[in-house]
Amino acid sequence: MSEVPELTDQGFEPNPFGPHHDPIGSDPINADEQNPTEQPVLVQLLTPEGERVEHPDYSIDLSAEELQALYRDLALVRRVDVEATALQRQGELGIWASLLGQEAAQIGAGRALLPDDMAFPTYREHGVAWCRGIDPMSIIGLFRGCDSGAWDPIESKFNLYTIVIGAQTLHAVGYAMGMQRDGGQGACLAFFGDGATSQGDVNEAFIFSAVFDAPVVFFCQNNQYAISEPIEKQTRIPLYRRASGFGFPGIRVDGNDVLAVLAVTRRALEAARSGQGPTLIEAYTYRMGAHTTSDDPSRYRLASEMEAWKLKDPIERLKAYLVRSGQADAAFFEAIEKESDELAARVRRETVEMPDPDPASMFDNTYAEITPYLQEQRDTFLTYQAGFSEERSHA
Ligand SMILES: Cc1ncc(C[n+]2csc(CCOP(=O)(O)OP(=O)(O)O)c2C)c(N)n1
Ligand SMILES: [Mg+2]
Repeated sequence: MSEVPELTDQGFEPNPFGPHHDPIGSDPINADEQNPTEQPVLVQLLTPEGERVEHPDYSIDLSAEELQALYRDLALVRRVDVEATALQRQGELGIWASLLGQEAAQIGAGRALLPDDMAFPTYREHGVAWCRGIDPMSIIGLFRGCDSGAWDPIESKFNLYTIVIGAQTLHAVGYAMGMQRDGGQGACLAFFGDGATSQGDVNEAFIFSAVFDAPVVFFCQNNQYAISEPIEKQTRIPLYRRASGFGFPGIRVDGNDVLAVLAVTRRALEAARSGQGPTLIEAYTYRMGAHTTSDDPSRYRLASEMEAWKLKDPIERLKAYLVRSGQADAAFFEAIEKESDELAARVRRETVEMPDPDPASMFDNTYAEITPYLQEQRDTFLTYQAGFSEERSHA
């Protein structure tokens, strides 16, 4: 009998984050011993202090108006998010998944899309929805339980929200392969989180897209957590490097730098559209709020971690740059503040005024046509409902 060699973990690469992951202190962003380069790994064009820096491979040249428009996007989507969180706390929404801290990742990616491109969101991409021209009230209606997503995914080129972790990456690859076969001009942009990279679906999507050169860009917002599970429990290597195992480029971008995200996503989408296949973008960012309003992050992470990330705030750094470079004055910021106040007031008013849906309507969109079994459930439900109103009238 031949001797079976003892199993060791030599095949594993060391955890680059170390046993005690500190996302700020030890600079794990650029600590990638497996991939030593002259340049830092992280693509950044705007430092946390708001200083404009150059990168050898990525550049961007925006006018003052374009920079101001990005600032407006960032400020308004944050305001909608803060308002929605408050509405949930007051019982007006069933739940809310906050984008706080991830505004630059979403606006940078959303503004890189061209009209023919198709976006596939998770449940947190309110900023991308904004870029696709979807009214925030459509998103709010979903979280209030009034509808199942009221926007038209084909018209807006923004798919419906997907709660099943990672599933939309396969939808995006399938859609991209369809576009390829139809001779379309666009590409797909598939959003997912760090936690989703542990799903089979995401890995299957990577393989299919690679071998078919599908026009798709995988946009992973590494916000450091999958609910309470920190990134070091999800991976032994930086996520962007997963791509090389599948045979396509992976790139890590500062997810709190809207300029870098825009530049990197634009480039990856161009490559996809021109037949060069997929790219994985890892937008390195931080979830400043709870996973959803049902979660309490103080149970599993230190307040100091959050304080450190506040210094990397995506909106403050663009503001600092605009002010320092004289590309926006006090009147501009006041006008944005006023517009934010008005938007927040509209969101609040239209939420509380939103009519309750007919409860039986939940059966309408389950299948294209109602099935006999579903019809039976619907009838039972209607009888049950009617029982309630009789009881009330007896009281
Ligand atoms: C297939 C599947 N498994 C588990 C869940 C429960 N779940 C909802 S969100 C989430 C974590 C996702 O983390 P990540 O991908 O990092 O995205 P984030 O919420 O941080 O944006 C999990 C496990 C789910 N919705 N779908
Ligand atoms: Mg996450």
